[in-house]
Amino acid sequence: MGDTIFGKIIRREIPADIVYENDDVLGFRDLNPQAPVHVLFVPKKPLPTLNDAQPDDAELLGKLLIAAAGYAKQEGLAEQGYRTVINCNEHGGQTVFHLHVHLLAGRRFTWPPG
Ligand code: DGP
Repeated sequence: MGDTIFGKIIRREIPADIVYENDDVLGFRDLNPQAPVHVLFVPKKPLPTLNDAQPDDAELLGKLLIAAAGYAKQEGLAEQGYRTVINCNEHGGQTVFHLHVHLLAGRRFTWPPG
């Protein structure tokens, strides 16, 4: 497991508000929420960034998105809609180098982003 704050959350070494878990994916609330619902979906296998994903990781990446969408449906957020975001490296605004999908919901988002 990579030694990031998210690795520590996956290993239950530090607390987090965990709202979703399956064999491959953990979902927990973002510490600094940007919307009424802001959940991070992380693979238990630590990939630092999307750049590190290999063809063998295709199934895992799919599972991450399916987890986010499934959670949105379960929470009644899917019909109104939501935004999913993967930040990559400096220009993408990534600050934690354990790949994660942001699920943002509960308000309207603008496009293009800032
Ligand atoms: P990103 O910028 O895409 O790397 O997003 C990292 C997110 O992680 C950011 O929105 C804040 C959140 N975050 C950072 N540290 C912690 C933490 O210790 N716990 C939780 N729950 N979220 C964190």
